[in-house]
Amino acid sequence: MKTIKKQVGIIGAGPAGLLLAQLLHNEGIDSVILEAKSEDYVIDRVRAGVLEQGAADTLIEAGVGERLKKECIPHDGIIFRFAGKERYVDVAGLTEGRQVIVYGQQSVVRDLIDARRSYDEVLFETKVSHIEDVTTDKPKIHYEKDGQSGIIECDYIAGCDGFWGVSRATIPDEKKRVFENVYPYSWLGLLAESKPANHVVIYSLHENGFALASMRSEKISRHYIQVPNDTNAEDWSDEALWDELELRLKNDIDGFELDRGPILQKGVTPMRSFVCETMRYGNLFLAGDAAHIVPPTGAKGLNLAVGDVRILAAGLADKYNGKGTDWLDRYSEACLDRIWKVERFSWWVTSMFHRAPDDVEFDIKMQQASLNYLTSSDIGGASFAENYVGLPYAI
Ligand code: RFL
Ligand code: PHB
Repeated sequence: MKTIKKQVGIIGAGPAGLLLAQLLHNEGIDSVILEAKSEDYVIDRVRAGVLEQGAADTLIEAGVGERLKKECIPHDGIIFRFAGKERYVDVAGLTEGRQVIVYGQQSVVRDLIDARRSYDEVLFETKVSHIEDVTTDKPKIHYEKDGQSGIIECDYIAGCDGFWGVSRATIPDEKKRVFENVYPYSWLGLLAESKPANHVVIYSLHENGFALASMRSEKISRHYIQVPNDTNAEDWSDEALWDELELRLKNDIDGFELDRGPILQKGVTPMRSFVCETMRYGNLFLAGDAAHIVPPTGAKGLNLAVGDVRILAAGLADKYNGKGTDWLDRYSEACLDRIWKVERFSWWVTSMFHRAPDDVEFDIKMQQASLNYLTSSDIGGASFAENYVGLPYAI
């Protein structure tokens, strides 16, 4: 059986695993990423679009921001529509000039893979079956590639394998606690070759449910509508989807029309809030969606992954540079402090914009009043804006 020795073994080539590998490489630490899917699959997966300024700065400082700097679309604010009103939240004005950046997760992942290419450090189509000995100083990752089994022997394992991965399951039940909320609705998203609805993102609260208009470039739109949990994307014809998006986004605002170009991709995303406490077990560290999930309203999932791997990379760098294990020992606590604040924000924004099946008229009035307050008070608006652009990192 083939055995590879590395300082750090990383499971998963999503944003968490790929950025961690880049940060470790910059510190002279040797790692390998094992990814179950093919390179094309990982790059083609359409997901996040909005980066916090701190996440974009992290990518630039890590040396993978050249294309981002050229192609990203900075947003100073966001539009909220509700109860026949359109309100612009001046996010930059409320946060001393901070912004969010539209740059697709597909582009982030491609830039990070390109940076790893010459080092042969990402093994695609390599599925991890299990992990062992994580409470010893010689943890092992068992994998299968091309029908052959192999082992990675390393000092540390980073479990960056998303919500459905094997890493979190390695932590015995009595050593962890999980907290979860599954929402009674999902998002149906489309990617289309069409002009964006506006120069910034629009969130709309409509009696039929939430709608969101976003973008990937000046020619590519990314839009979503709230749908029931058991929805099949193929049951929505393109025309019906455009009609419903336009109805909900228009929200009684005069003269609003969507540019209806060819739809390139459609998909349904369930909505979940989830946190695993602890994020460390022995020499196994969980990062990104492997440890926590937020509903996509608020655009935080990838951004949270960046916060985790910043701490993990700094902790591993300290350890290998003889500066002790203080950050590694505090990893779980330091990550969870920020994660719970972001969980609260994502749950709050989700609750303000979605229609739950058991909502009564009073609930809708409360949603409208919440939006009216935060879009008419600088103090209310500042709380949204501070979270939207991204809370400070621990390190
Ligand atoms: P990922 O991206 O899921 O990557 C995990 C990787 O691990 C691999 N894997 C394995 N590999 C080897 N062996 C095994 N046994 C394995 N098991 C799993 C998987 O194949 C995969 O490649 O997790 P990571 O790196 O933690 O990144 C998390 C982000 O992808 C996620 O949080 C965001 O996409 C969430 N998200 C958004 N986040 C934002 O910050 N801003 C946004 O605007 C935003 N919008 C979104 C979103 C997520 C969405 N969906 C579809 C869930 C919009 C949507 C619709
Ligand atoms: C996106 O552009 O995909 C997007 C924008 C805002 C969100 C979630 C996703 O809250």
